[in-house]
Amino acid sequence: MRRVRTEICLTNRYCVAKFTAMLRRWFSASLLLVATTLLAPAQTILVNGGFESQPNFGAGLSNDAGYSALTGSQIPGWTIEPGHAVTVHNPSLSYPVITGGYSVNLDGEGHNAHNGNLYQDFASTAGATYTLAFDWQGWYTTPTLELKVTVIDFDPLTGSTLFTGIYLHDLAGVHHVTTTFTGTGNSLRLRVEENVESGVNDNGFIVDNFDVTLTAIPEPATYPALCALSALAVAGWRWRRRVAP
Ligand SMILES: [Ca+2]
Ligand SMILES: [Ca+2]
Repeated sequence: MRRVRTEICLTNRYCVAKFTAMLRRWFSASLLLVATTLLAPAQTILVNGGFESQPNFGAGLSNDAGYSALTGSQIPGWTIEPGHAVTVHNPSLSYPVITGGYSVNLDGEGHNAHNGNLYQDFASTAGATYTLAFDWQGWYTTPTLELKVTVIDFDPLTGSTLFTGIYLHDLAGVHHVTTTFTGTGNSLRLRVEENVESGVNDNGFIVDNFDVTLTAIPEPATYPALCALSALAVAGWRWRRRVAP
């Protein structure tokens, strides 16, 4: 009896139209799901990329009301390289700040004859595209200085430098840099440094607003679901053609 009903339905225009509409809705829903995944808002990766979290301001190697020379892990999210210091400004004494309440001055006050090299490590997904953005500006006239920003994979077998940006000092105001790189599946390091170090209190570069974002990619489980729905839609289209008068 059930088979008879099915056969009747297969030859019934109303049933065919209804089933086709259902397939169309499923297919549209699957496409919407994938599109939503692909176009999801960018995901911020870095911690404290704008240096706005400064619980140790005033507790550095040297300080006044407008700056603090911090070391080690005193800037949340970041690691200041051993033997180096990083100068953090606030705007209270008119030391330059690019955005918000704090920015970094890469001179590190010339502590230990070094400048303010610092880095942050983050996980990456193999094959995913990442966008790196940041702002910098020159302060004092130090024309031989360069700012160097890199993204490095330290894997001993497959590691490489994924991005290198070198910016010659100028006094032309704030520069906004945006670039992309591809994830490797390994931990990556964003490193910010003077190139080459002056080793003195040069007040050369102010940096701020470091941001790494991931352009979301579809979850692997989405692909089989999409393929299944696509196959179903094609089968429905063929079936409709077969039973059409
Ligand atoms: Ca800031
Ligand atoms: Ca300084």
